[in-house]
Parts: sequence; C-alpha cells; structure tokens
Amino acid sequence: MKLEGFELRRVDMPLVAPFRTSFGTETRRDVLLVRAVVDGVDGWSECVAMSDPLYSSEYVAAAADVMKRYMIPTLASQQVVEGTGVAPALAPFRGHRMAKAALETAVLDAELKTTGVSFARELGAVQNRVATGVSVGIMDSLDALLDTVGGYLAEGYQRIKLKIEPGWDVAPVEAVRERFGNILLQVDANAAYSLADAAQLKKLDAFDLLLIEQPFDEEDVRGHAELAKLTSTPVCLDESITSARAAVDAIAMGACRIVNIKPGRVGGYLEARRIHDVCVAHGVPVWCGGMLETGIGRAANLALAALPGFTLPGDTSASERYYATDITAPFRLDDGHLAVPRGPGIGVTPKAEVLDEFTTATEWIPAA
Ligand code: NPG
Repeated sequence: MKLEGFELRRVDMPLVAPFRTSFGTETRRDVLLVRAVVDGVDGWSECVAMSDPLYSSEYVAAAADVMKRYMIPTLASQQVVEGTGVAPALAPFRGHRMAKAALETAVLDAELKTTGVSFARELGAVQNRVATGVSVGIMDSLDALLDTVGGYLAEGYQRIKLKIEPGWDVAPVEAVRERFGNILLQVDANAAYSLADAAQLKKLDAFDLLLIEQPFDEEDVRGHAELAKLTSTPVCLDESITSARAAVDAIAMGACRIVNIKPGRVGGYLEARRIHDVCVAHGVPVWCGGMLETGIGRAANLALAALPGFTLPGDTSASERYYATDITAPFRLDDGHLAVPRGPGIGVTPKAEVLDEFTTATEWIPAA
C-alpha cells in the first residue's frame, strides 16, 4: 500500500447565527479539511482548531504549519498507511493534538473505506442513533435566550447547554428553568471563572443542573476538585482532559464526575476511545462535545457518541443548527436523535460543488 499524500483545504463556512462564548463570538467557521490519499482512496477529516488560539493553544494556521513542516513528512518517510500507526509516528512532536487528530482520522477513513468497515464498528459503537443536545451561546437579552431555547426544544433537542460567563450565569439559568421546567439543563463556562467565584457558582446548585462544565482554567484541575467539594452540581471537565492519562488524574483527584470527550482536543478517535474506556471503568459518564463541525467531523463524532459509555446527550446537533448548506449530506434531527453513519469509514464524503463554493485555499503535499 502506498501513502500518496495529503491535501490541506481551507473552507470558510458562514454560521446560520453568531455563536458567543466567554472566549469570543464566531460568525463563520474557518475549517481545515484534510484529505489523505492511500492507494488512490481518499480519506477525509476535519481539524477542529479555530482561527485564533482562544479556546485552546492551537489555531488553524499553526495546525496547517505543523502538519506540513513536521507531521506529514514523518508519515511520508515512514509510509504510514494505517490509522493505528499515525499516533506512534507523530509521538515525538509535543502537543498539537488537533493537528494529530486530523491526520489520524484521514488515514483511518482511507483505511476503513478500503476495507469496507464503518468508523462506528471500528470504534465499538453499540447504538444506531444518538440522543442529541444543543449548545446555546451567550445572548444580548434573556428574551432572546428564551426564544432560542424554546425553538430548539420545539425541534426536539433533548437537553440544553447554556454558555455562561461572569455576569451571565444565574439569571439565564433561572429564566430557562422557570420557563421550561424540568428539562435536561447544563452550563459551560469555558474556563471563565476561578475558585474565588465559588460562592457565585454555588448559587447554581438551586437549579438541578446536569453539570457545570469547565468553570476554571484547563490547568487548574485542583481548583475543580475544590469546587466539587463545595457544590452539589456535578463538575464536568472539557479543556482539562487532554488524554486518557489526564482523565485518570482528574478522576483520581475528584475534579470531575462527568467528562466531555472531544476527539480533536485529545489527539484523535483512538485516544478518545481510551478516555471513554477509562471513564467507564471508573463509573464516570461521558458525552461527546462539539466544535461547530461540518458534516465531515460530525459523522465521525456520531460514531464515537454511539459507544456504550456515552450516556448523556452530546453537542452533536443537526447540520442546520450550524450551516445553511453543509459540506456533506445534512444530518437531520429525528425524534431528538441523529443517526450514526454506517457506511465505510466515516460514512460520508464532501459534495464537490459545495467544497468548491466555500474553499479558500488548497495545498497538496505529496508523500512520495
Ligand atoms: O454544537 O458544535 C457545537 C458547539 C458546542 O459549545 C460548543 N462548543 O466549548 O464546547 C465548547 C464549544 C466550542 C465551540 C469550543 C467552538 C471551541 C470551539
């Protein structure tokens, strides 16, 4: 088998509505797609890095650079043609997990498209469809928030996640609880608080939330453990969980009772599965996060979210929640669920005409 090369493709996708978090407001998604070619078969993936290093230290231009400068030449020189070979080959390079995840997934997709095995089957999925939640950004007013949440509930979303930050926390949670009653509700702070805010965060205990996600800095695992002793709302970690080892440490410290798994953040689906396995062994429920993926990333996330430990609805919403036109056939909500793709590999391929419309740059890096 021959690794022929990788195409790096920048795609500029307008979001259907601005998405505001404590680290900024997104109106477009600057997507880096990767296409691996192995023996003439294309494997696709989506790098989850954002344009700017505000959610994590990674960003799109850096991911493309480290792939081109270090990672692809290494995969080429070792002629890595199997997904399981990518992480060991790239292990000498520190960090850059989002870049590593994209390369691993593209090679895995090419491999599985060749062998005819679905991502879901390869990862050990046990569901044909996954329960779906939706993440709701910070809004200008409580009225706008209630309208948005009401719309999503009417569409069938099974749980609501509210983005919070200092100044937008208790009031939106209280308003949503009051209006919509006993829905599954959780909050995500994206590291906007510190342990000094524990008294404010403790006020959320009154609203029977499923969880509070990543209130503190990603390196402040101990702070999360302290908060967990002070509040009854379960603490969930996202940014802090960079690997299976980090998950083991966080669980052992009592820093989280629930884990959000994002394959891109942890270096790929194979490490994501290891995190899942560690959490299952410790009785810690997991759910699949989202990073405004197109259909390429969403397809693979759905396969992961079908593993047995994913017992909470994820941020794997329908395509139309993000994009008027998606790169792949759109994923549609059906009775509050999305179907898990069953075709070979990630089970989807991009539509050429949509790619052409939104592509801003492409580069082919041969592995010959
Ligand atoms: O539905 O894909 C989605 C978005 C879910 O809130 C969401 N993602 O912090 O989890 C997060 C947040 C995010 C979005 C993080 C974009 C980074 C980039």
